[in-house]
Amino acid sequence: MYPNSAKAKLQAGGTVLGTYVRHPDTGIAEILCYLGYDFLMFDGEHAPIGERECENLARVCELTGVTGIARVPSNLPWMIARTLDTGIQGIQVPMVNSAAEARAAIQAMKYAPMGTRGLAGSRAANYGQLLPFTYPEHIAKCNAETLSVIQIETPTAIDALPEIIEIPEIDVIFIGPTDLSLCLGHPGDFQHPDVQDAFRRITRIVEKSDKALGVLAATTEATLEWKDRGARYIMGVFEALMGPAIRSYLKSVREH
Ligand code: 3PY
Ligand code: MG
Repeated sequence: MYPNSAKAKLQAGGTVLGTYVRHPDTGIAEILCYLGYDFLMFDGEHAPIGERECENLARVCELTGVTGIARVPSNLPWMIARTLDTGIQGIQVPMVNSAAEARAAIQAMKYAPMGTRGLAGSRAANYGQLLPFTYPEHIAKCNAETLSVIQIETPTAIDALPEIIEIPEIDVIFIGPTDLSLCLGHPGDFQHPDVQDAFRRITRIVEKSDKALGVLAATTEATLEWKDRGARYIMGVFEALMGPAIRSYLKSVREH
């Protein structure tokens, strides 16, 4: 496993900017890496990105030194293990609702003694072919470099957050504003007082901990606002930035 540049930046107190990637396409990922993102989050929850695609997307990230994160479809140990075996450098777990679920996610991401991840000469271990290779060194590297991102996106999860935050191996507590707003009865209305109150509750708990606050922010304004609120793992949506630029270009040229 290669050094995780986004994790190093977060550990040094910095902020990392990434984007959702919903396309299982290495060319798109390559362009996004060249544009300067710190991380790409390949979405297996809401997009057709499985382990096979993840493996090739991980290769693109390795070529450019950008951190590749995979969001697994669900908090299942075998899914997390297979995804990490591709060599991807971080796992984002959706819909974590209790400390027990958060602990299970972390256990699946880490080798013993920190967790229960199964050991093999997978791609993450360079198939055991890049010498010198030893399992203890591979285990130590993976346990240290893998970025763990736990999503908080329901009121139940917020209630459990004071306990979740005590789990040492969690790197990022990530707010999923879309699902959170849905659960609160205001889908997509991030400015609704109930949603804002939920954001504040999470932020207050995370800012007292050693975890980085993570969030989805689609626009430049939202990203700046979250940066001011202390978020340090900010995931954008590249299509949301591309859309207005292309629409404006088409309009200008057609009206010229
Ligand atoms: C949400 O907003 O619900 C998310 O999961 C963000 O990716
Ligand atoms: Mg969500």
